[in-house]
Amino acid sequence: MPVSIDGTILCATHPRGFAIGRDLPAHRDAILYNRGFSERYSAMRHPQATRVIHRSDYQPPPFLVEQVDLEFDLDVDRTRVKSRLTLQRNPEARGSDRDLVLNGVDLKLLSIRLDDEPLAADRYHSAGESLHVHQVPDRFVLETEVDIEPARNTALEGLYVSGDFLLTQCEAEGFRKITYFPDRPDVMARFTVTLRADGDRFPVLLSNGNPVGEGRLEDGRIWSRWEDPFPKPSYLFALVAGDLEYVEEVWPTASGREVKLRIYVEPGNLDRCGHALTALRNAMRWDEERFGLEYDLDRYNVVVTNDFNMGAMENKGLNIFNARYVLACPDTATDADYQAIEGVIAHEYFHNWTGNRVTCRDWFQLTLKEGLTVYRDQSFSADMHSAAVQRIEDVDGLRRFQYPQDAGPQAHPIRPDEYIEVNNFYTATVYQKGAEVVRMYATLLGKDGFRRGMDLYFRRHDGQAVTCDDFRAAMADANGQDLTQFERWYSQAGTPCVRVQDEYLPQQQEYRLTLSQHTPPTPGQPDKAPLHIPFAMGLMDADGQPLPVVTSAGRCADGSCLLELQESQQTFVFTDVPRPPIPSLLRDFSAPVNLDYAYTDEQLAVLMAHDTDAFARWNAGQQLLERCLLNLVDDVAAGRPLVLPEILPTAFEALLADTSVDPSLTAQMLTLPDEVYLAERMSVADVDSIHTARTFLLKHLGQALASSLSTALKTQRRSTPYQPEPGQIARRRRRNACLAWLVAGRPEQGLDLAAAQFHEADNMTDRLAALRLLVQFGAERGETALAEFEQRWRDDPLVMDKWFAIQAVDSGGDPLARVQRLTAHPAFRLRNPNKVRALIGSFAHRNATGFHRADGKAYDWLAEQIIALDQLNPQVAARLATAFDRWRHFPEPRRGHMRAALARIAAQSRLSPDVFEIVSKALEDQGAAAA
Ligand code: B3K
Ligand code: ZN
Repeated sequence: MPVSIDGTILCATHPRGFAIGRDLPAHRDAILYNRGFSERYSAMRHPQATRVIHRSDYQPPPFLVEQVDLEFDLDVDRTRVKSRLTLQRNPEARGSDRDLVLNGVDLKLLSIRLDDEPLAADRYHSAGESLHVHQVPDRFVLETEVDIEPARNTALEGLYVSGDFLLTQCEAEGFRKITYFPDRPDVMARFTVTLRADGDRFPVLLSNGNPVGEGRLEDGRIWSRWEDPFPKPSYLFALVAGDLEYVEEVWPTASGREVKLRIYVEPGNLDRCGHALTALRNAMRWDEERFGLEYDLDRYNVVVTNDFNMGAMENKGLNIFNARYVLACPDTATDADYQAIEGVIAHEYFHNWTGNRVTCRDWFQLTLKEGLTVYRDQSFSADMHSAAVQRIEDVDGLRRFQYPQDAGPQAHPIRPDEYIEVNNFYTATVYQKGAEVVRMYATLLGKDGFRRGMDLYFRRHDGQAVTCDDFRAAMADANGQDLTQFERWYSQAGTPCVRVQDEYLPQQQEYRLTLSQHTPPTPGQPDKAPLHIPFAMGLMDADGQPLPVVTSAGRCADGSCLLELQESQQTFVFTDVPRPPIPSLLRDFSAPVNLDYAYTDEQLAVLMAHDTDAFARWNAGQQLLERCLLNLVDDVAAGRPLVLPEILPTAFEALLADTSVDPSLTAQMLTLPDEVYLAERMSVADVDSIHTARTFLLKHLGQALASSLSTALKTQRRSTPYQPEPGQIARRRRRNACLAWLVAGRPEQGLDLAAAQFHEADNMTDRLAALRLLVQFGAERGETALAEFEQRWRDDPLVMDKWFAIQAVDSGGDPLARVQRLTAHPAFRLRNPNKVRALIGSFAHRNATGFHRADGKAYDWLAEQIIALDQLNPQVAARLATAFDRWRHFPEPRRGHMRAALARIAAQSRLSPDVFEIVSKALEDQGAAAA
């Protein structure tokens, strides 16, 4: 699921698109300035003031909130928020605190009343980011009135402005920027919300739940009231106010209720919402059929914004979406965009049960809702399209983005033990590895067993805030299984390595497979215990024919066998094996591990051509390519002449000739591992040699395949008119993969085809694929195409993101100078997260030679950008800072330059906790995992 190009969790995220404590001195008490209403950059503090939060310190909330009544007088410069909280002491809480402590950040307190009486100044005080109300009774009503300043909110957390409208983002701890509240997920309350605003400027007023009234006030303003009958944590609160248009459909639920589905957009975008609305209906149907889960409100509203820190947000009944995960038409969106929209729409919808009805007890449990919901959206997409292709994309995303995190200084278990800023933990580990952990329950328990576990989970915990242990207990209890050892997947960081050794005994026709596991040390976790690893495999012979799998040590069906590795080392014996087998290992990527088996190139070629498991087939091809590429890298470094390995043209000719393969799978198999991935696979990253080796292989394998590629391109015409449907998507993918190889191998021939495609395409997928090739291989032709593209799309922010990204990842010319120049382009804004990700993020995370130039100038420049952005938007700045994580992985002088850039950021006197946490962990890296 969703991670962006820089590995940022965007809805999280898509591989498809593959997407934090506080203390300051107390102020006056009559009108409380919480960290200073007039202080612009209130999240900033000196690093020494940061606080580490530990999972082991969890205590139940001392007070519970039964009912929240909020009233907003909305305005961009100053919004007044009145809150009425019905509170009671929590019988489950230990201790007898007489004080109520509420969170609040950047709030100007105007009044405070307890049980209808104004509170005397000695009955309360503010300390840092909290409000203490002294000596409260067991049950009481607390009313506060605060002012907030949406227009000055550049962090895009709390209430802020996007274009001409107002919106909120509360997860994880943004609600405290709106009003005083016990802002923690285990305080679940019923909310009613009344919104008042100038009706000319804000004709649409939305909040969570069902609309229960609206009208006009005597002063001419309008009002609207919303009631959410389901108790929810504050992070799911949302409001929107603006001049928005909507598309609507009615969804009849399985039990016969009618739900109005609406997507709200800024004027001019209505005709780009159809795909998202269809995806929503499909997701609703799928969840009813697959898990028996129905939507529970009368309304499901989605609001689209261009200014969002991530991909989307599952606020109860009022999702807010980054425009890139809703708006699509053939002219502006690629096939990958269409698929990402479907995935993210489904992901946020699925959260209504996995996240909203059953939520997290504390933020350490984040993977409880995110890992599970990513697993659900991956399963949905697999059912909508090709399961095999979906699986490969998800694994590819995991290996490209999560594995490096697990091998570096930010490595953490899917359920972390500590954090400084929780927003830093919306990671590929919590999301994508978390989804793999959920998938392993399904693999071990089977589809029906997993469903039994889910049913029990909802039966036990609907309406509660729970833990990952509760989920595991439901899975175990519903199936009568002992999943005690499985807990280690939640507590241990690092990517385990499974080493495979084998022996064939021809006399006995016996095959012995020995699996041993080892998880490398990660920061704070030097020693690891064995994990419970589901390991799916099969056997093939040297001609690619499947061999029987017969063993009493695993569950075998349809030529595959599921082994369970629970010890450090186990041997599995297969009988009735007539010939020496080639093992097909880790089928369907049954566990998130690295595999170590000494395949020969020839064995890989056999699996690549014949394995019945699509993942294993793709993986064999990728291993072969990676091995050849890394050998070429060694040759470059040693100054040896480069020679194209003979096995590659043979293997890839065979692939191109095999018409039985899903064209999407062929395209995936034709994709060469990228430079950043290859750098990760080396013990010391040699980016220049990688670039030379990869360029060589592209050119020479492209030449060797040229005639087959030409034939493939001639026989498969472009599909028109464009439809984003699976068959067409698969054919376009294969066609564009072939075109890319031809351009690399025979540019004089391929570039003409690319230029024609660029001009004639009736869709963005083909146009962008061609533009990429023109830019990468076409010199001035690339410049001209970029200028034409800009001319046509300069007013479309989502398309311009693509234009920025293509130039940011291009290794040609002087990438740093180009990216610096583009930050001055009128369409670029440092305040807009999509622009930052498209230009700066793409450059830092995906342009290996451009970013890692030996003089360190790109590092210095990125450090400057991070320091500037941190003053505006700490969350996005912190994501950028992870580009320095792997500094120890690079040779001198790069390592020293990267370290210096990190040190320069760390030395800033005003740094957000977000950036502080990332850079301080990077600087502490001892390099153990990288060694
Ligand atoms: N739950 C949100 C992510 C919130 C990120 C806060 N920094 C989107 C999602 O995972 O669906
Ligand atoms: Zn999510």
